Amino acid sequence: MPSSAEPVADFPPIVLTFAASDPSGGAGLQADILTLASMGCHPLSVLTAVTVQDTMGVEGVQPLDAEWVADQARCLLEDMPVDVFKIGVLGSVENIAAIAEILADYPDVPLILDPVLASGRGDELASEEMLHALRELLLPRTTILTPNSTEVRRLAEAEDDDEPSLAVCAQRLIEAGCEHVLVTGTHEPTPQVVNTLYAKSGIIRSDSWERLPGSYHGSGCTLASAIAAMLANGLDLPEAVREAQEYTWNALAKAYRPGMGQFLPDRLFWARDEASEPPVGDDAPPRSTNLHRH
Ligand code: PXL
Repeated sequence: MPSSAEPVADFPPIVLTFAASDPSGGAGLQADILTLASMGCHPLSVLTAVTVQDTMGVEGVQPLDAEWVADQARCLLEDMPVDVFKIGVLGSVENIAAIAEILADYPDVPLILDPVLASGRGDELASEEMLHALRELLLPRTTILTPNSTEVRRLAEAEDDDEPSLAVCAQRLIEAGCEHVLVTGTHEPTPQVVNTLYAKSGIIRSDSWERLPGSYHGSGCTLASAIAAMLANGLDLPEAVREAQEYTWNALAKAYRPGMGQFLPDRLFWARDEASEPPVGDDAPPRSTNLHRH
């Protein structure tokens, strides 16, 4: 019999997310926790900032002291084996530096970096100084960066006069040190949403999805967390990216609108689907029984 102080050998893969709280449950830390748990992982959550917001907009952001951010992470990392790191809203330049220092001690753990610069409704969530620190300190440590097309242009310092393609922007970021870039195409004027995964060698995969009609809060957090979960579950990166898109598309297709603003993704859509099996005893991550991939 193991003593109660010994960890039980059999436990889900562990993903540690550094993120800001979104009390609406739509985005941020809460979105990450819901997604990671829904996809069979144990989520560890390190709070970087507190926000005041509802489904209509962000009213305030209060970064946490960087020492508190570092202490939360160090405490967890000394106790539990982390399979994958995920980063969302960082809160301050000091937090970025503190997190980069911690990540340097775990060089073999993959990092998903969702470069949240603004909320879907345009509320700024990162300053120019933070953008600079993110490029310098976090990009070189990133396994996969998940910008939307607006974010990739800003990160690649695409000026109005040179207007580089999304592919060129992605390659600039790969040259700046990250291994892969998944550019999401929701903001592009295409009939379908096209998401493209780039590596140093060029395009690894490109997936097109039926464009959904709503305005969704937390879709990027859901996608990045789903990639983290799929990597933690042992999938290779291109397959993790595909599965995560499928999961996110379904969560958005089943989104609900509990307030007066944006729709919130239903990360537990599969549990509410009458046709789906309960996840208990099933090693595979949950999937919809009725996929709508195009
Ligand atoms: O969806 C990006 C995002 C991430 N994290 C937090 C947010 C938002 C958007 O509003 O508030 C905390």
